[in-house]
Amino acid sequence: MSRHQNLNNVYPNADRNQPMFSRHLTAFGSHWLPPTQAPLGGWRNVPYPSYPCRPGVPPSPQLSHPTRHLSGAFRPQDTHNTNWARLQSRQHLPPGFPFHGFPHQHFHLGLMERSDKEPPNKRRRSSEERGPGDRSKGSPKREYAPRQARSATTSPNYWFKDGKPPAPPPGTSPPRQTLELKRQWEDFSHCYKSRPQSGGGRQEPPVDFSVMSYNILSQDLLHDNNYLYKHCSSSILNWNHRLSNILKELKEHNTDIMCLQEVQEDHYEKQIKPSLEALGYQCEYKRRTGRKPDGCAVVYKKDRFSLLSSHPVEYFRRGIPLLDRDNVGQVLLLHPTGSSRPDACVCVANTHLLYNPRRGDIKLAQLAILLAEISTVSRLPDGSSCPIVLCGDFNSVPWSPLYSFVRESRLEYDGIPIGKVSGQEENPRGQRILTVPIWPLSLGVTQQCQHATAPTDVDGGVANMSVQDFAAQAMAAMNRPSIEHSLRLTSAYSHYLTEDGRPEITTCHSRTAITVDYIFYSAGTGDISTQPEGPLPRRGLQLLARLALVGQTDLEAVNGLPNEHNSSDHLPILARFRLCP
Ligand code: KL2
Repeated sequence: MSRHQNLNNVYPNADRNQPMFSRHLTAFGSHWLPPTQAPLGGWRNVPYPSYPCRPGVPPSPQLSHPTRHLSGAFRPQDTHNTNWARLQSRQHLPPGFPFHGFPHQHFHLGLMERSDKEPPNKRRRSSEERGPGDRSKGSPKREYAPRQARSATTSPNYWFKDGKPPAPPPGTSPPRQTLELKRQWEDFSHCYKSRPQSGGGRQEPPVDFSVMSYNILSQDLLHDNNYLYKHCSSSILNWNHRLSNILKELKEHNTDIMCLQEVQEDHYEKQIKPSLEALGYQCEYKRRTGRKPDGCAVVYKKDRFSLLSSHPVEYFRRGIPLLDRDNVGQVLLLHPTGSSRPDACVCVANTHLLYNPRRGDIKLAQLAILLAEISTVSRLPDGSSCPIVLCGDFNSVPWSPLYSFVRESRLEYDGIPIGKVSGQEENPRGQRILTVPIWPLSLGVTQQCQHATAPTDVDGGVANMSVQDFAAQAMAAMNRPSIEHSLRLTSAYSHYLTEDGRPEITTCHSRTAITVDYIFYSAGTGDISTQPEGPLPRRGLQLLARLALVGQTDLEAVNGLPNEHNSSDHLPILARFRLCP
């Protein structure tokens, strides 16, 4: 098949609404990438089918439940007659969805035995935690030799019941270890009418660009949490092997803007940054505060975007106990070089929120700081806002309170236990309820997720207010169990596979298989997303395509993550957007 052929002619009988192949059939050379009619490089000669124009809704209410033991499945007795219970039943489920909660949260994968005990070699303290005053700069420069996986007799392999894959039935060949995940691009571009040619005048071509979010698994964290990767041979965990796979993957996707997480500083400086610069990327890096040597990176193609401003964001605040963790974010303002409009811009944000499943209060406060920074950076002098792409690893599952807050711009948090904010764990230890307010006034972030500044500095609605009124309003808001933000964000992924409605998985190791990575964006006029409600802003984005995710069983078939070909415990997520014309 020529790469220029129209795929609908190649497959004349193909149902445009159905993907042509199952996503996980056989080994294949690489990822599914779009052909050249989409201005994204890295294509292969593969189908690029069109998808229904309602990507934000689960395809049918008759979704298949995973039938195996799900320790995280919804149990009615788990919810009490609280605001939270009402919220969970009303607010956090997609319309028409048949069961409550994200159905696959925190079950143990496949045939794995459940073990609530951490392996003996796991450090007692969470690797995210550190003592007070433990803020010395300069990471211990460790280049680890991967440890040999322990034998099944001394340490459980969580992936397979007996520490090894089940024997193949007699007469069949053993499963190939080289199977690769196949992922298909889902194309929505047919959902957008091309603009009518007006009066013979030359029209500017639309500005299309692709975005990736990818937690690449820092080698340091891999070693800190090595009990999660016992299903992997040491060669799979070897950094040089992982680096070469990850760089190959980044190169093949050829994405215009990449938001990476868990980028270890020494690997970034010596290996990742030089390699990406050689491919024409400009890189912005923000290391975590504290001792852990990883951070976030936003890289973008120099010939597609120029940098207007870059804003590293630290969530650590000395003197605020809630904000004593070292996670970070980044906010960049980019100008697309393809646009002749001087005010054309995209605000790109990237973050990796706290992991600790019990500390939803911290996660929400970290998110509020990031949203406040995005609000400030994306606001233009004329009062309008640049479209936003917010990427990252939010350590929160779809339809959790934190996720719903991003998408619905509001969270009534009365009665929500801090361990339920991220939805990562079914039985979180500690059921402390979120306090009102969640974060103190001294943080300088309002309950509307704006930087608290004098009214004269604040655009949009409060400029005519006296300082006293402003302060009184802020104080009143501090006493209501409600937070808001002014960004209208929707998700590029719908969190259920288009093909069969199974939950999408973005991260997977021997203890979990869930979605925690997102590409949120400002939907503009005509965008096919179903949220948010109401008229969409002129300055916004249209979702053109996304690289489909896979489900839990697809990942089990390739021995989970990381594996021979996929070298992180996350999958990259990718979307293509058009700046609204
Ligand atoms: O879930 V992650 O992996 O987004 O892929 O984010 C964190 C976890 C990352 C940064 O803190 O390190 C991983 N158990 C399991 N994973 C952990 C733990 C832990 N106790 N601590 C950190 N991580």
